[in-house]
Amino acid sequence: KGTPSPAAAASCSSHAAVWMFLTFLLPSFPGIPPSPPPPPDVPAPEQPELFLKKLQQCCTVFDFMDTLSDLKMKEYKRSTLNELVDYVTVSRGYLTEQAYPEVVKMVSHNIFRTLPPSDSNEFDPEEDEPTLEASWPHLQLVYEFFIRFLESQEFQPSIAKKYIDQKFVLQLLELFDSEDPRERDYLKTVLHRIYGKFLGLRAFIRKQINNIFLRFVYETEHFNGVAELLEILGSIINGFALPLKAEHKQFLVKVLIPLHTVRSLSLFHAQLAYCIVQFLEKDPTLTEPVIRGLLKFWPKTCSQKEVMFLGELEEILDVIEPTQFVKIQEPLFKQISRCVSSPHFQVAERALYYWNNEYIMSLIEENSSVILPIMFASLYRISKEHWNPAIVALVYNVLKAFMEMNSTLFDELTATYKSDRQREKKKEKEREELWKKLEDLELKRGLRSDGIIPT
Ligand SMILES: *[C@@H]1O[C@H](CO)[C@@H](O)[C@H](O)[C@H]1NC(C)=O
Ligand SMILES: CC(=O)N[C@H]1CO[C@H](CO)[C@@H](O)[C@@H]1O
Repeated sequence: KGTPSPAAAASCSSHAAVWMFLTFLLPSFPGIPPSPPPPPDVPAPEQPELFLKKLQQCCTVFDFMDTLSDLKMKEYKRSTLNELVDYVTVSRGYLTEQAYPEVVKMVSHNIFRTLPPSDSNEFDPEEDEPTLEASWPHLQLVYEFFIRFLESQEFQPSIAKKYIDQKFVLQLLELFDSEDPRERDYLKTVLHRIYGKFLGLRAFIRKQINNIFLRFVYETEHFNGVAELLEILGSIINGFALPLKAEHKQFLVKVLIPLHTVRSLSLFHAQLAYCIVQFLEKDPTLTEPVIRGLLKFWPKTCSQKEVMFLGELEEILDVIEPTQFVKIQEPLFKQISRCVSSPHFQVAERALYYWNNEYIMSLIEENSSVILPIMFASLYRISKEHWNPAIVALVYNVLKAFMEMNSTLFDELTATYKSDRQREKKKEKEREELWKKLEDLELKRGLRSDGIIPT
């Protein structure tokens, strides 16, 4: 049967999203070796003091665009940051109440900054290399430190919430626009930890992400961290209590569905589809509005996007309940029928791959009397006319499956199709003859008026 194809690969993309999501939940940070014990040359009681002092030292931010300046100081700060990471990892008594504001201050001084403007005005994330953050040697350690601080066993949200507040979160969210994927990856973990530990900030975080997406869809179409924010949302949606609040449903319909219209969809589509499926698994009654939304925004000119939509739709059909399927089957299969007839090879092929999906087949079979008539004409025509033998072979398989489902219906449809075609042909012929007569008439009149033939 079907050979592996790009379309089949596309359907795996959501698994990739799940995988990415799972790996980021694991607190492993490659590149940083396991921390050694705290420096033994300082007697233990002094260490909290020293910790504070080092935090203050690390508030100094260096200019990395100038590669030659302050080399010694930069190296000193780097090793101090490394020590801080060790302190907070081993962490026995360093996280005193005084340490919290100092930690947040040090982190804020280093990470909150105006992001550099894009090198080119028309930075295209699909084509261009991202501008990597020059100060990464320090920045990475600061993020590393902050994550270990948030994850420390001694960490107390009740103290930290005085410093990690709404303003802090707002600034953190703005950083998701960083062009450097390494930074966005760290931010994802940071925000996820904050969402997990600060219950009082959750609604605020969701609302701000909501705002970022709306601005992205309706105003700028530019924000580098959409995929990362969606990944966080995927896990948030997973934790929603049932019944879903109106606020959450609205987010799905008013924000996540319109995100499909954005030009750069391919950069975050796997994560977006994952969120949508999460929602539908929570609450199957949302299936109809979601599918209607996708049909409304179905791409008209971009075949690459159409393939993505088909992939997402298959993921939705994989979890759809038969009671929901019945509500949406007609508009859905009208669209699938158009895709099957698409002149774009990949679109047609991706749609025809649905027939390799056993669950979808069982849904079609239960309602074959509705779906066969919708699909039949396109399939039959393709089987006679399509230029691509691979597509014709796939279509034959589909027709064969239809015939096996209900041969009576299949024969009826074939007969109707043929008589329709004949009627059409007859009409065409009549039309042609009429035109011919009219042309003759025109010609004669013209010749007469020119006096070539007598009136
Ligand atoms: C097959 O189709 C015919 C005609 O539409 C219908 O009357 C019959 O019930 C169908 N049979 C099955 C098994 O669905
Ligand atoms: C018209 C038709 O055949 N509808 C059926 C579709 O499938 C459901 C079960 O999934 C039946 O209940 C409907 O009667």
